[in-house]
Amino acid sequence: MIFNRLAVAAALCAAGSTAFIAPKNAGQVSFSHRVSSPLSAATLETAAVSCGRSLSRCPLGKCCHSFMSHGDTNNNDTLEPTSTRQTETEEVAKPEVMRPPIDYVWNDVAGQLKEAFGYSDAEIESYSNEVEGSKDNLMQIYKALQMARGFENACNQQYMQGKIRGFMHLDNGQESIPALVDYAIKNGDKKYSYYREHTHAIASGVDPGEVMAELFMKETGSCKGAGGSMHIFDKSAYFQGGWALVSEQLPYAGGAAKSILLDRALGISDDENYEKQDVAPPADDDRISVVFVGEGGAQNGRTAELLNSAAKDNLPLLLLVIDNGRAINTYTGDVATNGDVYQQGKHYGVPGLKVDGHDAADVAKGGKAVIDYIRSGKGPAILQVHTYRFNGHSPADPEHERGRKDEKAWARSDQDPIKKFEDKYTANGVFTEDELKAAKKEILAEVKAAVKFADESPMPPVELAKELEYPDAPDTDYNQRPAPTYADAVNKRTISDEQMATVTAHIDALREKAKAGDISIGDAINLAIHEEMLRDPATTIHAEDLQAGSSYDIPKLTQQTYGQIRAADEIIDEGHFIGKALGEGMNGYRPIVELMNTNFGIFGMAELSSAGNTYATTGGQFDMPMTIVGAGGTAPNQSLGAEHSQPFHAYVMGIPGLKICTAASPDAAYGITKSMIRDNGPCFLFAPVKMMKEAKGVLDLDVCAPLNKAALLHEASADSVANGNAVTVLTYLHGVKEAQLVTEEITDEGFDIDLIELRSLKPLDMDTIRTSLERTNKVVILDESTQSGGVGATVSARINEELFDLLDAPVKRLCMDDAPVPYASTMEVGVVKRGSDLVQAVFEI
Ligand SMILES: Cc1ncc(C[n+]2csc(CCOP(=O)(O)OP(=O)(O)O)c2C)c(N)n1
Repeated sequence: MIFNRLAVAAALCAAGSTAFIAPKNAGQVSFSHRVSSPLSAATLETAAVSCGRSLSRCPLGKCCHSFMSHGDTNNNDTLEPTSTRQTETEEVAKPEVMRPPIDYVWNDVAGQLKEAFGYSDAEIESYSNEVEGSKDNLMQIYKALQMARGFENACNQQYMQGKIRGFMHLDNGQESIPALVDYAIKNGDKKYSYYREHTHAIASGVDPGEVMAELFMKETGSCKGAGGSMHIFDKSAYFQGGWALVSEQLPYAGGAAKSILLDRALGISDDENYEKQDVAPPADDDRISVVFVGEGGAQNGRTAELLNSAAKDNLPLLLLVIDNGRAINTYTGDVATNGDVYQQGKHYGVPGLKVDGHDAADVAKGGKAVIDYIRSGKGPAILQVHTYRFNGHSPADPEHERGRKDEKAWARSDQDPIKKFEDKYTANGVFTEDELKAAKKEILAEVKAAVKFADESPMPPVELAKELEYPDAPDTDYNQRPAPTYADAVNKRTISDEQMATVTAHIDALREKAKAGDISIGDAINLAIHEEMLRDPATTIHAEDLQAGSSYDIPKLTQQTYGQIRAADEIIDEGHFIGKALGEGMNGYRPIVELMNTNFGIFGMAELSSAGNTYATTGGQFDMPMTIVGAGGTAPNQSLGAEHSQPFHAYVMGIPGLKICTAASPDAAYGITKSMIRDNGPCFLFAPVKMMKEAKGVLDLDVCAPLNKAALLHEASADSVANGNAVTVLTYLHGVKEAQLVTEEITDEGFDIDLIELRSLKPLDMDTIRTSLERTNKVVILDESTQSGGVGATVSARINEELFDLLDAPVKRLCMDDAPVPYASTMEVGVVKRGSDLVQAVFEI
């Protein structure tokens, strides 16, 4: 007896069996399908009949759905109840495809809209009528489908001709998604896509010529040729990527969604230059943030974090899951148990809808209903679109996807959303074939024009790369930056008199301490943050344990003053909240991220590196104001253990676009924090973990410090220079204290040092180093990082490359061993260099 999979599923469903497991070879192309079941073939057939409906037509029946989830995403070629595996086998028919279609009809979608989203029958009907009853809307969908297909086909041709290079991911077969975007997503909505985003960009209103020119690496491209296929951005269309690390875009979209709430709460909005102005968003502001993710990418933990954050803050956010069942060569079901991502929101109270990408009209109807749910302020939602991708992952990737050839061939003939649309709407007489042909012709002419535009455009000049390094030049004087004109007005309407009185008293007390020379590094940063948050209400702050002031009082009193919307307590994943800060930074806000200990930023490496890349990758369209601040470096004799003593400042040195400073005194910390908050790029301030509360000093109040200058803390005497007994000492973080503690010991012996604090690790202040070396001709680096890949290694290399003629001796590095910092103080001295090592080195050199 022959069964098909659906009948088997229905049978098992009717028999109440839902416990299936994915066999080891799930997903492999095996045309010898077996079923192991305690049920006889006859029972199965009977059960299928008694279930009364084909699985693909089952609207929301739980057991059917649970099977669909397994059968679909795990691609179980063998269906085995756990308990009876390998007890009884029967040959079943070869399925036509490995990944079965879902073949939803509108009723399947309507049922979900009713159950999960609370829509009434009448409302659901109106969503249907809006599409089915409007020739214009249907034509809009059709043209969007054709544009997506035509554009990607042109890309493929141009790639084969060598005009497009690198990684390029095509979207053929998944055109229902750009059609939905074209139909239901508005210009002001924030759009965050991934590397397979050409069609999403165009459907969002990005000019196809500019997208094609970007792929052709031309200056007229959407990002001036700096981004490429995987990095399409367009400020005017609010198309905000184009991100190439799978799933990284998820928290960014969360931050963008939060920026919509911030606009509303503060009563500010974008002017025609996308700068914030003192004009509240309109009363009917219904913007949302949309994040596109593959079903493979959706398995990343960022999804859970985003759902949590979106639910907690009731963010206007759509998680749009493009479920083609494949992640490069891998069947997602082979690696993931929850292929039905649309159900993942249940834990957070976030509803989800699954639609069949084969039917573009149904995707548009169902998708619009979900989008309107979010627009109405009810909160975030998930839309999962079941699709087939007609091409391989990327032409640059090997085409050894298991079973893909067969699946692609089948899907092209059986699951093509364009064919389905044409068949359906010519058969029911809505369109004539000629009407559709004319529309297609019009679109293909647009695509042709896009290729011509790209082809004829110039390449970007070589200098552009350097120009795009930082949005603000390294020598920017931040004291000259005007404050937003709306600051007082916004403060007045968002901070109560009582809150203002409290924070003013707090600020006054800190300023008194500062004048008395009694302020700590932590308090100095806290003071700078309050002054800047009052000066510019677009400044926000994110931290763990924020309400309590985190570990060193850096965010103290921020939430109590500016509210949760601007001062957010965060879950314990630095990647999540650095990512949200990035999304805010792209949308006119100036986020500060406080890291209790900068080592925890290790969790945010992806987000940090993308923050560094953004300005350049977007061709200078998007500034990325973001200040990351925290305690770091070593803490000799404090036994913090290895993981709290890592040189994270060295880990991030290679991130382009990131300005990195250190501050070993309250004054430096204060002035640098103020400047970083005003800078339009990402900046990272490291303060010495052991000195956060201990170091006290006077502040140069109201003054912003440069972000590209080292500080000469002690100058070697003229005598020592004349006698050749002067040495330049370069150090930072706790090394500053170590050096200061031994300076007298060094001078007592007739030697002296130019003690230079490297306050800017990147860019490095080579001028100050040069001036000192012109006097001393010798240099020791007391380094707070490891021998391999450390800051000292970079500084030493640059001195050798640029100032070699000034050296009388090789550069001497005193760096941490390439070993984890041990807990026991007896061992720690062997790994972390201190003042005594410096004394020795000065004498030796
Ligand atoms: C962090 C990261 N890891 C791995 C990759 C390589 N990679 C690119 S796409 C991809 C599969 C993603 O599949 P899915 O999310 O389902 O999206 P699809 O490509 O099918 O649209 C992988 C592993 C990457 N770009 N980023």
